[in-house]
Amino acid sequence: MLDGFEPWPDEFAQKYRELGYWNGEPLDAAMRRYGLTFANATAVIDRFGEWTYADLDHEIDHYAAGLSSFGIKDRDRVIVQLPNRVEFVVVMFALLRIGAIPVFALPAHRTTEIVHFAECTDAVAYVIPDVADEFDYRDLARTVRNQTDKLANVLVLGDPAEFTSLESLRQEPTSHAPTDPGDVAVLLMSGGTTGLPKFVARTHDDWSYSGRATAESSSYDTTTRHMVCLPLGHNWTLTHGLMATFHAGGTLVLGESPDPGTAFKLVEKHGVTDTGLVPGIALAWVEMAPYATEDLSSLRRVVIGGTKLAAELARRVEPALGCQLHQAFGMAEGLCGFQSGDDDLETRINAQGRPVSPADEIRVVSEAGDEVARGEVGQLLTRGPYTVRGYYRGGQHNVNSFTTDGFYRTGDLIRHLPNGQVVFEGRVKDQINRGGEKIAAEEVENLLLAHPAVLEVALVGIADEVLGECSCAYVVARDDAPRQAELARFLNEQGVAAFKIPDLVRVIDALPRTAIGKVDKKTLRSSAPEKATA
Ligand code: J2J
Repeated sequence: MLDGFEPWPDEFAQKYRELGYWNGEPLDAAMRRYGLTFANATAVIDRFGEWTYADLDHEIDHYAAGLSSFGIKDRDRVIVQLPNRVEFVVVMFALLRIGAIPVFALPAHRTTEIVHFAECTDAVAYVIPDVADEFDYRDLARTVRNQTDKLANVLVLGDPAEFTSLESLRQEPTSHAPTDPGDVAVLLMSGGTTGLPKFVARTHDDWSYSGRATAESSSYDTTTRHMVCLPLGHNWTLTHGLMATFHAGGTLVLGESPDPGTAFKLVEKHGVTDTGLVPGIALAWVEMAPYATEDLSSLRRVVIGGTKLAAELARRVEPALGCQLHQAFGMAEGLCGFQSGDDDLETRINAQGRPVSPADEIRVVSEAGDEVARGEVGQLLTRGPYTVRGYYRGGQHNVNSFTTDGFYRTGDLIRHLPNGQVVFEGRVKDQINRGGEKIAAEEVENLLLAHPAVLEVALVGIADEVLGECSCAYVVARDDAPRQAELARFLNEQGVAAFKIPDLVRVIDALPRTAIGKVDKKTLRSSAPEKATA
């Protein structure tokens, strides 16, 4: 078992196995089975080509052999920061096949995040494209390697410069020791609420179940053509997109941009039936659909989640796109919920989904920790066959984030309706949900505090029409007030994902405090500037 992983207590593990939620099949073995069962069906389509399940499994074997002879070993952590291309899928499963553990980074992550990923996971290698979206990831690798001695190897898809070419590793398949289904398969980044993001270690057994349960709740089958146009490195895209589609023998269409101009063409070209969108992108689709020249009639469902979908926008989805709207919610820590064709329109407009497993345990509690009446608002606590029992190397943080009986404190305020649907009502965690990308306020505050002009700072989320929420930094200046552009430049120089740069900066004389002296973010949020367009 990977050191730093918090296992389920034996009695739970046994129950989940007995009930078949954990099927004892490692993810790479599942891929091998798909390669045989769905051999000639198209598994993946990207900008450069199409691969059948047999092709894909074959490629995975070649890269597994190559990565192994290159020196990547069982339990080694490898940061994967690839765009939505077939190589993402191949590298992920090749690592799993040799027992190594992919750590998924988003294309937007920069030096600060990657160095943290490397330090926190002791990663031995870093897989990047040469250039993607006009950004040179080899430059990023150079800066990162100046700041950490962890990433001994950099593997590059495309022109490797001084690093190692990923493609050059491909070699004749060899056999590998079977992976343990109960052990950690992948490390996912948590949205986080603290200064440094935490990692979520998901086992083959639990994560694979989450994909299978999603496929079943979404009624996926061999005719499903699911397009992932948001970054693949998220739990949502990996479970609902990649794993659920493969489980059903469908086709995964990889898009490199969710913009309607690009995505609509893929829908038409590949007969896409399903996709997942965040509300801000869904708005762009709904606005553009009336002018689209592409045929979108293959779409059966558009699933919207990651952040709250406003009912007014939800109502426009079906008429504009001519397919069903389903909402979804979830978290890298585990619990996720989807809707089905059996849910009536009002439910699909006003609720966010039903947990995918009958074994998902939901508790909704008041601030004092008492369970509230069904349908009332409270904090969501959850436990189940694919919800972790602690963060990877979580230490003290686990004591705050999990109850003594193993429930994860999500920090989300919800209502659990009598029909099983969950409605998101807000948050108690100090996190900003910027169009689905999560920002831990404390992380950005710490970065800003390093600026010489910043004496104190508080980052809060404020309403935004497109993103749902964007970020506003309230700054108390030392002397001269720093300008927004200066703070943005400062964060850019430190190398942080662009989505973490405050959308607005407001300089104030002092931060409001609560009676016990904590920064009063409630007051800051309520006095927030009107429009976040700066
Ligand atoms: C409001 N808030 C939501 C929703 C997630 C499926 C779907 C999403 C994620 C995800 C995921 C929300 N309305 N519909 O992993 O498998 C907020 C909650 C939650 C946090 C988790 C999946 N859907 N959220 O978004 O790990 O606050 O996962 O706790 O990125 O997103 O974020 P993340």
